[in-house]
This record gives sequence, C-alpha cells and structure tokens, in this order.
Amino acid sequence: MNHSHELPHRNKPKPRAVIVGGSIAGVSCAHALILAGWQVVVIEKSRRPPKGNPTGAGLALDPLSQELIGSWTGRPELLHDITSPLPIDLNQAINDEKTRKILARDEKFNHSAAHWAALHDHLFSALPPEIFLDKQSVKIRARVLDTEETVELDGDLLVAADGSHSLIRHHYFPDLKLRYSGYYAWRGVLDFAGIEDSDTIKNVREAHPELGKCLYFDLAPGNHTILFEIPNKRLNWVWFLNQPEPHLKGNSLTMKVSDEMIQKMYQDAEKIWHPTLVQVMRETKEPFVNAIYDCDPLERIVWDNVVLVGDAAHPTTPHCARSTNMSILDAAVLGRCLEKWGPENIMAALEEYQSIRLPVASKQVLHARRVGRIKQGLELPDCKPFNPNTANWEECKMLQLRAVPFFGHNPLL
Ligand SMILES: Cc1cc2nc3c(=O)[nH]c(=O)nc-3n(C[C@H](O)[C@H](O)[C@H](O)COP(=O)(O)OP(=O)(O)OC[C@H]3O[C@@H](n4cnc5c(N)ncnc54)[C@H](O)[C@@H]3O)c2cc1C
Ligand SMILES: *[C@@H]1O[C@H](CO)[C@@H](O)[C@H](O)[C@H]1NC(C)=O
Ligand SMILES: *[C@@H]1O[C@H](CO)[C@@H](O)[C@H](O)[C@H]1NC(C)=O
Ligand SMILES: CC(=O)N[C@H]1CO[C@H](CO)[C@@H](O)[C@@H]1O
Repeated sequence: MNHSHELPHRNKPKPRAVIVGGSIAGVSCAHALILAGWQVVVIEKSRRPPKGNPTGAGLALDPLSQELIGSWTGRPELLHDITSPLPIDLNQAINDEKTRKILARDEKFNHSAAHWAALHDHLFSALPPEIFLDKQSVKIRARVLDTEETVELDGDLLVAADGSHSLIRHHYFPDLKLRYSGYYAWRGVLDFAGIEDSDTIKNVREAHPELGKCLYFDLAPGNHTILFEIPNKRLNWVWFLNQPEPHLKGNSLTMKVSDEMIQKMYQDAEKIWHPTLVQVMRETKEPFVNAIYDCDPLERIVWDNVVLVGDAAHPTTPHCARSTNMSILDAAVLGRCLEKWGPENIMAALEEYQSIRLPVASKQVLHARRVGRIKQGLELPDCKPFNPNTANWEECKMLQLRAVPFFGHNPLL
C-alpha cells in the first residue's frame, strides 16, 4: 500500500488487529493494542465471554501485572476492590501427625490474590463492547484457523490468544502435543459469606493463621496443596495428585467428576492433610479436577503477521503462578513493540516481541515444570525425589516462587 500522499499521521486509518480468544490474554492484548493506537476486534468462541465461568478459581498477580492492568483500565483503584494482598509465600511440610514444619518462607513475595472471573470481568468491562464478536456473527479466516468457516475477516495482524490448545498454533506446529505432567489437581473455591463464624472457618484460620496475606503450600511426600484467601470471602484450594493421564473429552482440561470420586477424594485427603483443610474441601460446592499439562518451549511464536500470546504461546504448569502473569506481560510487550515500530513495520515489531518474550517464557515454563516435579516427589534427572520431611535448606529454596527465572526483573521493552 502506498501512503506517501496521505496527510499527517492522524488521518491515516488505524491498523487493525484480529484477536482470537477473549480470555485473559485476549482482553489484555485488546487493551495494550488500543493504547498503541490500533483498532481491534476480539473473537471469542464461547457465546458469552467466559465471565463468571464456574471453573475460574483463584490466581496470584505480581506487582508489575497490577500496574499494567491499572494503566490499561485507567482505574487502578477498581483493581484494589477485586484483589487482596498476598505478601507471604510459605512452604511447609505436613508429617504423619499432621503437624507442620516450615520449609521456606518469603515475606517479600508481594503478590495479590484475585478470583479469575473477577479479573476477567475487570479487564473485559473496561473495553468498548463493540469490539467483541462471537463466532455466530463473523467468519474467521479459514486459511489460518483450519476450520469449516468460509468468509474472511480482514486485519493487518492476527493475534492468537486461543489458549493452550490453540488451533492457530496447530496450523504452524501440527505435530506438537501438550505434555501431561504426571499429576492432576482437585480444586475448588469455598464461598464462606454468611458462615464467617462457623467452626470450619474458625478452625482453618487457627491452623493457617496468616490466611488473608499468605499463599500456603502444604507438602507431604508425593502430594502438595495450595490454600489462599481471595476477595469476597472465598478460600481457594488446590490438591495435586500423581496419577496416570486421565481421558478427557475434546480439548477440555477439566474432568467431569462423580459423587463417588468426590467422596473418595475426601477420604484420601483425610489420610494426609490437616483436618481443617479437609473440612474446607468437604464444604466446597462442586470441586473439580484439572489435568495439568504444559508444552516444550516453541522455536517461534511469530510468523509474518501472526503472533501467539498467553497459553497459546507457552502452555505452563501452575507452580510458579506465571500463566496469567505471562499473558499480561505478553500483551504489554506486544503493544509496546507495535507502537515503537509503527504499522509499517509489523514484522519487525513481532520479531522484537518474540526476542523479548520467548526466552523469558521458555525459562519460566521449564522452571515451573521442574518445581511441579519437585513438589510432587517425582523423578528428576539431576537430583533424588524431594521428600519434604528430610529436605535440606538448599532443596527448600527451590520451592519459593521467587526462584523462578526473571522474578521481579522482567524485560518490558
Ligand atoms: C474459564 C476459565 C477459567 C480459568 N480459571 C483460572 C484460574 O482460576 N486460575 C488460573 O490461574 N488460571 C485460570 N484460567 C487460565 C488462565 O486464564 C490462563 O491460563 C491464562 O491467563 C492464559 O490465558 P489465555 O487467555 O492465554 O488462555 P485461556 O484462558 O485458555 O483462553 C483462551 C480463550 O480462547 C477462546 N478460543 C479458543 N479457540 C478459539 C477459536 N477458535 N475462536 C474463538 N475463540 C477461541 C476460548 O474460548 C478461551 O476463552 C482460566 C481460564 C479459563 C478459560
Ligand atoms: C509491592 O507492590 C506494590 C504494587 O502493587 C508496590 O507499590 C510496593 O512498593 C511493593 N512493595 C514492596 C515491598 O516491594
Ligand atoms: C498422595 O496421597 C495419597 C492419598 O493419601 C496417597 O494414597 C498417595 O500414596 C500419595 N502419593 C504419593 C506419591 O505418596
Ligand atoms: C507483568 C508481569 O507479569 N510481570 C511479572 C511476571 O513474572 C516475572 C517473573 O516472576 C516478574 O519479573 C514480572 O514482574
């Protein structure tokens, strides 16, 4: 296209990006690209944006993510309403008597806790509603998506924010398979509004006195749990169990569970975990199972005018609280690169995005994989399986979230 006779900058049509996927990575990119002067359209395959989806649970946000989100929405004070401080990262061993021993304690963790659905809603509501299309009303480019869809939707840039099973990634890496971690997770969110004074809540607070500011990791041989409080009177818990790969339907990572499975889970939990935590599990409505997958780092995450972001670019296990964090950072870096290079140099912008994000994300994914295997007592090539009851200080240091590469000093641009 020849723009040489066009009048100054402001009269140029804005470059246009098509973002596939309207979850955290997609809506974050929408914010970052709008700020960079782009016009965006977000295509989300769920009829409604995944707002309020019951599978959403708790997550931890680091300070930089919070700052970036505040800069996108222009309302940082609203983010405070949906997050609560999480200054402490604590790992402790639970032994046979169900007593606890501190393995590693980090009081400068300085993250915040949020409910997935509340964070998504926060980002989503701050965007103009007309940028969202559902698959019913538009046809996406069959060339890229490999679907039955026929009519084309034009854009200067295609942003693949379509999650860990990305179809767009599949187009470039047809043989790539996600890697099962060796364990799955039971998880749930206990809504304790109205039962603040119940024995369950009093007892769990007594046993975990720093709930409300601490991310608790309880470790028993071959098993670990996460427990933390999220805003609006909710407790988020996760229990990882070593198991053969479950058979899941379609691209789901969530497993349908029967009442029998739930009862069996409670009984097994009683054998290892503190009774107060088991009681929280018992009172949680609809606990569900997440199979845990990740993927070996990709060689590329950009091609011509196509770019991968979020879980599409780097599916990861959850042990370093990086998934949401990486999505937000991908979006911020992508926006800054596009702004720096301008719409005439999209490929240069994408190359720079890749050169900044790929090395960081690759290291963080591999580190999270290693931490997961350590915490689950699984084999590693270079050390013996971790046992929380006999571990030394050096081994315990690896458990901390701050051990992840690039913690607290992430290159932006
Ligand atoms: C409902 C839900 C609940 C979650 N809850 C938590 C949580 O509690 N804690 C946590 O840490 N992480 C949670 N996550 C994961 C977390 O959001 C992501 O791991 C991370 O933020 C990266 O997000 P993403 O946007 O890259 O991928 P995802 O969150 O997986 O989103 C991908 C999106 O793309 C859409 N999509 C896929 N293919 C197409 C297509 N062909 N056309 C149009 N749209 C498409 C999907 O419907 C989905 O909305 C949740 C994700 C979802 C979808
Ligand atoms: C913690 O993060 C907040 C931003 O969320 C920042 O303002 C504050 O200075 C940080 N505190 C420490 C001790 O790093
Ligand atoms: C994890 O806990 C379960 C339930 O008590 C137990 O059956 C299992 O053996 C533990 N896993 C390992 C690897 O020890
Ligand atoms: C925005 C963002 O996600 N930032 C953090 C992501 O995680 C890295 C590594 O821990 C931190 O350094 C970033 O600040």
